[in-house]
Amino acid sequence: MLNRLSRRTFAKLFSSAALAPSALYSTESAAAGFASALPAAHSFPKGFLWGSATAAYQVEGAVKEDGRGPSIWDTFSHTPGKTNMGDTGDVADDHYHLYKSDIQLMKEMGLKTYRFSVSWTRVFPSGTGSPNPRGLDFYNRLVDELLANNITPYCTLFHWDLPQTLEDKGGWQSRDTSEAFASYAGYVAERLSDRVKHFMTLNEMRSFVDLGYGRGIHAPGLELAPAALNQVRHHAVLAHGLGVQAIRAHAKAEVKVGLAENPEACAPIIENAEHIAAASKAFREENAGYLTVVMEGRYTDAYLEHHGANAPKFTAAEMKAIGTPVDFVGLNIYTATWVRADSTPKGYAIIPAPKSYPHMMSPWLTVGPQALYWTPKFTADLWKVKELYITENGASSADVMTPDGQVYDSDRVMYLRNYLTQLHRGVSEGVPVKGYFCWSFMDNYEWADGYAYRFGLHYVDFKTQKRTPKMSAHFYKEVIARNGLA
Ligand code: PNW
Repeated sequence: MLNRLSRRTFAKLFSSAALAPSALYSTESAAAGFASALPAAHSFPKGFLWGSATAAYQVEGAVKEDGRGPSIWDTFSHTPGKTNMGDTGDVADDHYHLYKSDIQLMKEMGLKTYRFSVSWTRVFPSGTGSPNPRGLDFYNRLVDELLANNITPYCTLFHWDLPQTLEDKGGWQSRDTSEAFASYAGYVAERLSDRVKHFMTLNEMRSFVDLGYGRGIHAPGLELAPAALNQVRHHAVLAHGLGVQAIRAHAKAEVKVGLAENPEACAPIIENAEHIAAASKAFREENAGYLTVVMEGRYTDAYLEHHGANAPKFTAAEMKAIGTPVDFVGLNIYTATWVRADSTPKGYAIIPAPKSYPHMMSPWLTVGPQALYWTPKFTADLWKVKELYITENGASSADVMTPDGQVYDSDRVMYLRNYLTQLHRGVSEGVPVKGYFCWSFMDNYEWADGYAYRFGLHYVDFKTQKRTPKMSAHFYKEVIARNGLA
């Protein structure tokens, strides 16, 4: 009875206009002594880069404007039955036209940095050949506007929108695509490097290759046999390595080059020496075709043995290119893969995701905050990496706008709070994570899942293009303002 009464009293309290979320969580109220009364028990090092991320095809829209050529995502999303509700990125967030007001919202939130991707077919409409200056101009305007607002641009060169013309010539099954990527990356670096100091080559090789060429659920929708799939993986890591070299060769000023990969985030189910060693081994082996080969410049013996006759064909020169040292590693981390020690020669076993374990709206997105501790730690320890970023972390929710015009995404707030606490754990132990990019700045085109799966800190009404900061945006603004969490 008492319980019920107090719950009702609380409900009444929190529905009052005086305690609307904007008043509760704005920095003005912090200045008035409300939030600042809570110390940031988990504070981050001075200068920690708080950011947010998006990708070209997911936010830009304007797919036919200023000479942009078609990519495999235009083709795939327009093929009946391939995406949820037939959704396409034709309009998306119309960020191509709204970037200035979007940057004002970034500023409002206190973002120190913003990670965007360049659409290859805006710059080279058919992948290679003559560049289209109007395409690159958009990124000139975007970068200038970010810098004018004190937001540091982090630029990804490839976030899955492969030129359709290149796909028609074999796409990632052809080694020529790796070379074409490097030329394109060098060209963009040459033009943006006077203002952009951090470039990432490819975003999530593991996702776009496995989902697009293995399982056929992302563009270009292929289900290749094992040997062909391993060759695609090889061409992706080769593109990365050649891209790093091309960016350095063409940059007009000193830049840092890395990638944004989503390794299988192996974490020990029990944190003792035995299980931690098993998880570290699993992390290296489970990512042998992507992050590990990039960091080591060779395929692990276990990888080559496992794939046998289906292993990729490669030359020594290619392996050298793939292993070109990077300046930083970007990690996209959403979920954990739980690992236990095992008495087999392999030494580890992966625990299948339990059915009742909490997950976010995307069924693959099981909740595992410890991934944000173990993945950067294993990456730094295994390969002596000195500069790491969390280039993506976030959650999909069934967000609803309530009649008061707010989105109370408490699930996303809890998700972020728990993950950031684990990130803090690593950073405070000296794991060299220099920044964190929340995925995503706003709801956007979630690939084959379309617009129903919302990852944004800002809610987007796709009919009007109105952006509304969700409760998680207020939460994140507070994290940035106090450079930490309570
Ligand atoms: C990443 N999975 O994609 C991408 O980099 C983003 O473009 C995307 O919007 C974001 O994460 C959220 O999904 C993934 O099925 C897509 O495991 C699918 C998976 C993982 C990452």
